[in-house]
Amino acid sequence: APILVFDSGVGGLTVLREARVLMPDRRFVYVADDAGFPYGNWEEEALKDRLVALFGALIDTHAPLACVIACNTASTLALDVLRQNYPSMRFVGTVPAIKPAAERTRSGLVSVLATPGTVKRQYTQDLIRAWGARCEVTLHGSVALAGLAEQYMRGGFIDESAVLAEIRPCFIEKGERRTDIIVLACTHYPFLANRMRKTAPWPVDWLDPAEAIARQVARVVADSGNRSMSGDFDPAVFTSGDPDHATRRIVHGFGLRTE
Ligand code: DGN
Repeated sequence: APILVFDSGVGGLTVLREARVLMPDRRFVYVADDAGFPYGNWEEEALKDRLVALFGALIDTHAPLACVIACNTASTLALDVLRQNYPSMRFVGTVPAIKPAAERTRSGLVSVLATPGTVKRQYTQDLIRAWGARCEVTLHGSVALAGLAEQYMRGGFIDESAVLAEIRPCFIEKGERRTDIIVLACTHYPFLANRMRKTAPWPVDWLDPAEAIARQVARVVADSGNRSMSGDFDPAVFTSGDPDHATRRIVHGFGLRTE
């Protein structure tokens, strides 16, 4: 049985690439809800219903060992309801890495960069309440950044000033203190990490939780057999959108060339 990795688009590939490194003898299925992209602007109840229905079909079709919701916007909304609806399935979610940021910051100023959906979730507020006592957390919801990452993965040109405009609100100065950690709380963003570093007003740590999530997935499936003998399978890819597009993007996502 495969491990199913899910996102609204290409963002979950940042998690899949770490998971493949860690578990070369596992089979992966990647599912992109391209027709629903971007999740950041969805009305909450409608998105919940869509995710419950989608996972019903995905679990029936693929009978996965575990489902990785490699999307903060979906995880912070629907992890609980998915677990309630499919109690025998193991779900691994992706939620803003506020705890490690709070533990690591030296200036005490941490920013969380995410979609507008993730920023307004109760789940995110609860994480800040739990860990924010050690630091001041600034939340910034970017409308455009996940779309820019999609564009970049399709080989499009990304204007650096557009990236700077999206990250600028994360850089806070208070007297001598400056933001020193920015949490990448949308799985699309690590694809733009080089652009972000280049345009950043000052150097910060960009916290990408992909590797930690992959380790969590490995722990969750550790007791399940069914490893492949040959190893290093190419993941199967499914999309709710245009299949040609998705395939091209996935190939880009693994750093391979299409032409
Ligand atoms: N990749 C998703 C996330 O981590 O929140 C969301 C991207 C989107 O749908 N806007």
